[in-house]
Amino acid sequence: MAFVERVFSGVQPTGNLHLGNYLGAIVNFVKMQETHNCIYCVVDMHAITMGIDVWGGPAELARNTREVTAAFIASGIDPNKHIVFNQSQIAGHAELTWIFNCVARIGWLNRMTQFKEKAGKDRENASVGLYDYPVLMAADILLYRATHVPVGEDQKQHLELSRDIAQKFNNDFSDSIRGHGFADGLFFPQPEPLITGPATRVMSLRDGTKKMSKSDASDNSRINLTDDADTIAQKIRKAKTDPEPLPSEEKGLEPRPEADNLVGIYAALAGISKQEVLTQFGGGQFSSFKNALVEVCVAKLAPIASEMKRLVADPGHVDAILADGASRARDLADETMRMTKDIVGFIRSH
Ligand code: AQP
Repeated sequence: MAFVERVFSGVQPTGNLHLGNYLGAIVNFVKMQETHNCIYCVVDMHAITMGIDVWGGPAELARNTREVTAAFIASGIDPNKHIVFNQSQIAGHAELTWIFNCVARIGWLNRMTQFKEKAGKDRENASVGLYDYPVLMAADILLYRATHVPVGEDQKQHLELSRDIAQKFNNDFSDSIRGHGFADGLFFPQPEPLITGPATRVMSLRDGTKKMSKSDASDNSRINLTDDADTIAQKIRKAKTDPEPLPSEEKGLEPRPEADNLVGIYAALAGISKQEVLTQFGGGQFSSFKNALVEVCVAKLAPIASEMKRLVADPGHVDAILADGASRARDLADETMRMTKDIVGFIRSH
């Protein structure tokens, strides 16, 4: 069966939204609006999978949820043409997760590198939710039977798990799926990851081998979407580099993670390829390249930061956007849940 093409993706409201989230994910969310029906979710249920000291407690969660919503809209997502909402408003995310928990295998989850990284050495003390995170993510996507998922490279393994869950569900219930009118036995699509652009993995400004991340203790490791022009300039000027001038060919970036990262960031912000950046700046010193990078970064991020500020100053307006999005998302989610329950054999009142 040909599935209706639909885009779904999410961002966790865990604070410190950064340039990696923007270039790896949000920029592509904006682009996909031109060609697809899109659903963009502030995944607040994912946010609480770490300890409460990490996500900051109820007031912080609500504040961060509105801030991510504001970032979506300030970056160019249209909540009227597409759907923007927060995950916890739709019960189907949790309901479908339970069904998928019974489809996914423990061996599959044991291979997830993000759990290993986030749980660290104290695995016994990690929440069950953190372990189950990828199953909830599969439910997020498949609740809308979404076919395309724009994400950063770090989410690739989770997307593969979503595909495995969709396939196993379709196999386990193939007769029932056929019996409910899906002649080819396919109820859930296998969602395709869209990992595109020159900055699918933006690295820390302090260490080119580490992902730029919200939870890095050093604020200088990342550019936050709310940073002002002076802070952006300071962080870029302090960014780790090496003593060599920039190469003229992309091949020359391979053994130089910090240079590669800054060139990738410039390329993504300016909408050109890394090679085009090197054609312009190759052979030159980092100091002048960094000045140009500050310029392009501030030009792109300053209007987003000021629009975010304006939006979060009116929480009632942001909440109304989320409520409207949730009501439209709920219609789609309820339909999937009704069909899923029938396929599984759960009796429901009509
Ligand atoms: N450094 C990155 N480069 C490119 N894309 C990135 N993404 C995250 N970091 C980078 C993408 O942003 C989207 C939303 O991410 P998330 O909020 O769900 O959580 P995350 O991946 O856990 O983000 P962080 O910043 O890395 O948080 P912590 O510090 O908690 O690990 C996703 O599409 C992600 O790929």
